[in-house]
Amino acid sequence: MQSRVIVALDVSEERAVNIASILGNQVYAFKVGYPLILGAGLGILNKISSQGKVIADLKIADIPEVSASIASQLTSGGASGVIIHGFTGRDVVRSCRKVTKELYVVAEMSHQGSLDFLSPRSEEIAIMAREEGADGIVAPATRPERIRKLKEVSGLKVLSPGVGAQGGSYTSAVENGADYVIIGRSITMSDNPVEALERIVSGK
Ligand code: BMP
Repeated sequence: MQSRVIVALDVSEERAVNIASILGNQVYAFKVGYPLILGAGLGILNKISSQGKVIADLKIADIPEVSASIASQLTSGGASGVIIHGFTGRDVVRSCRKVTKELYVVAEMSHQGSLDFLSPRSEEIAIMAREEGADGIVAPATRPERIRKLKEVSGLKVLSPGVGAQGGSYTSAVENGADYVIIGRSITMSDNPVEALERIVSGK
């Protein structure tokens, strides 16, 4: 049965292809970012997309024209969804909206440093994401009350990272409104990714 988990494939190409083939029909999507793309090349998007939906996470944060060029290449390379940063502003979100199928905007991050600059403005970023037609936002499972708040102000779907290795809990993320939960190491470093996925989802 498909879960609401998005597996972050921040691993080698060999491991990523292996995990995707094992978990393809049990997870909502695979998140592919710099660690995998820099090692394996852009062709990895197509490879992983043969096993499941791919969300490309380069957290794009450039001027509108360059951001759109990156987002467009990810989409034509096989990504169904693209994650961009929101702090760069409205015109960047608008330019990427035009060239992507599903667009997700980082509103607030899961690590401590998010509190320095990003978190104080994250509600405005989430509202702007909705106004510019994004499909969802990224909000931290390490601060589940922020998932609830950012979902409330934006009305958008929430993708939430920070479960497991970063200390957040799957159950509490979902209870606070996460539509999808992004999980990397707790699954990808496990000797038995299927068992790890089941354990996390069942809240054990
Ligand atoms: P892990 O479960 O191994 O901590 O991985 C989390 C994944 O989610 C990583 O791919 C990371 O880039 C991503 N992520 C995050 O951890 N916090 C955020 O605020 C935004 C993210 O995209």
